[in-house]
Formats: sequence, C-alpha cells, structure tokens
Amino acid sequence: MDPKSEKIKSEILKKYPSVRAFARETGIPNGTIVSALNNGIDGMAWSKVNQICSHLGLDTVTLEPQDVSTSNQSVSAYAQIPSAGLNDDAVKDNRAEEESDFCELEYNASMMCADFGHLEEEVRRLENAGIDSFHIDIMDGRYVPNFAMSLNDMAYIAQITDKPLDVHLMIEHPSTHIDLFLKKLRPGDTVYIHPEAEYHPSTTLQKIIDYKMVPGIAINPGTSIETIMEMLQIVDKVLVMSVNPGNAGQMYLPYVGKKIDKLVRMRKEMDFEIFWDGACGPDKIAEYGPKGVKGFVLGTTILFGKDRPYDEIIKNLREGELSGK
Ligand code: S6P
Ligand code: MG
Repeated sequence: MDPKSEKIKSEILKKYPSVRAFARETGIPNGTIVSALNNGIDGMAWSKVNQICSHLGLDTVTLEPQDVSTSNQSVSAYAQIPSAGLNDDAVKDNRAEEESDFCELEYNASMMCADFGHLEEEVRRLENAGIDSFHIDIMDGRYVPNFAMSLNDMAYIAQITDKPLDVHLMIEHPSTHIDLFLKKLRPGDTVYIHPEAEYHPSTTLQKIIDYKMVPGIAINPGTSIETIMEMLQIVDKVLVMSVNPGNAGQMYLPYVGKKIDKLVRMRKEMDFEIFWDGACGPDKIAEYGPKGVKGFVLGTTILFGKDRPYDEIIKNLREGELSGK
C-alpha cells in the first residue's frame, strides 16, 4: 500500500474505535472508507480522498495543475506522478499483504467460563495468549434463566486490561440500566443488546453510539433476519447465537448455520461484522472463518477447562491447526 494510504489507515485505526465510528462522525460514506483501508486511495475520487484527509488533519493531496480537470478525477493520476515513488507492482504486492492482515479472525474469551477464584491471573494468561477481547455475559435471571457476570465483574476486568471488552447484555429492557454499564466501559468497547428484550432497540443502540462504544445486536437461534433488517443498518456487529442464551457448554443448534450463511451474504452491502457465540469448536472456525464470520466467542468447547494452556490453544487456532480440541 502506498505511504499516503498507509498513513490514512493508521490514523483512522488509531483515533477511532471502528471504521463505522469514523464514518458516523465525518458523514463520509462507510463504503468509501472501507475501500480506502482495503484497497488504498489509488483509483478513488479526488474529492473523497481530500475529504478523508481533512477530517484526519492530514495534508490533502494535490495534483499538478495541468492534471486537474474535474473534481472527480481519481488519485491514480497522482500515483503516476514520479514523485509518488511506487510502481504498480509494488502497490499490488503490498496491498495483497494488507488485505490478508485485515481479514484476520478475532477470538473473544467468554469470561463466564473463567476461574473466578483467580480472575486476574486468568485475564493475564489470556492476554499473553493473544486473545483479542474479553466477552462478558451479563444476565438478569429474567431475560435468561441464569445469572452469569455482573456489573462489578465487568468493571473489574475493564480496569485491569487494555484489551477491548465485548459486553453481551442478556437483560430485559437494557435501556433501564444501560448507563450503569456504559459509564464503566471505555470508548471502543462493544455492547450487544438483544433487540427483542427492548421496546425501542434503536434508541438504545443510539445511546451506545453516543457513548462512543461499538453498537451490536445479539440474535437468538429463533430470531429471523427479517426482524432485524433496519437494525442491521445501525449496528457494527451482529453476535449470532448458535445456542439458546443463558448457559455455557450447550450443544450447537444446526439450523443456525443457514442464517449465518444468509448474513454472510448481506454483510458487505449492509456493512456489519458477524461474530459467533455458543458451542464454538475448531470445526466451526474452520468452516465459517473463511466464509466471512469475523470473530468467535471461545468458551468451554475449545478454550476453558482444557488440559492445554491458553497460549497453545490460541496459537494453534492462529496457525490454522483447527482439527483438535
Ligand atoms: C451463552 C453466552 C455465551 C457462552 C459461551 C460459552 O448465553 O452468551 O457467551 O458463555 O458461548 O461457550 P461454550 O463453548 O461453552 O458454549
Ligand atoms: Mg455471550
């Protein structure tokens, strides 16, 4: 990727919790930004590149005066100016590398499965193993027939780690209590609500956005895509439950697979990322990672209560050794 594109990418990733957050704040279409991150600015309309640069406080790029004919002129003209210093092959090779980095899978540790007698050590071991985020299951005994983690457990983990948290609220009417949670989180943490637990889920999602968190919805095995179409336009992440919510260690419900396949086909156009929650084993990662599921919540099926250390398990997953448990 050329240096200008590289700079744009690093500034966005440094300053904003998600691409969607940058899009929301600037009013630049999300697709334009995603394209700049994945493919670089070469070929993008001139005006769009300068719009992105000016929001990031970067120098805007200028064409040689004789090259400027319309505001839609693409930046490839810039790439051809000798001082840009990159030939086409170099741009192509670097871009291929960037794209594969960008598609790396995320692994989220389901902390309700951790050893609460040694919570801090568990967090450190998982950090050292290279986990991407800590998945926090909050339950109220009403929306689901169980109690898992609480506000204070979440706040404690938020205090002792710099890694992102993804907070899965399995509570009735989350709007009633959501400020308590949002106040103890950090910008860039993810908060998932179950839309059917809320009278006005889009209002609650807006609140998550206003706190500069990443908005997500969690959908149960029995929730149809048709019921969440509008919310797909608001959220950055969809957490697809492949077990009924409430407990770890359940069996995978095979009918969820078709729904994930449908969501995978919709994700680019509607611009959201898909995360898998429930009974996630190596076989599911091997099948659904390449299809386009971005991340996986790891619980008792693959990560916790095993006779292998976390770092070995995560390393095997990253290296694509997905056959053993
Ligand atoms: C379930 C919860 C999940 C589980 C996780 C456990 O209500 O939302 O996050 O903790 O799925 O994983 P496993 O592998 O034990 O099913
Ligand atoms: Mg969960």
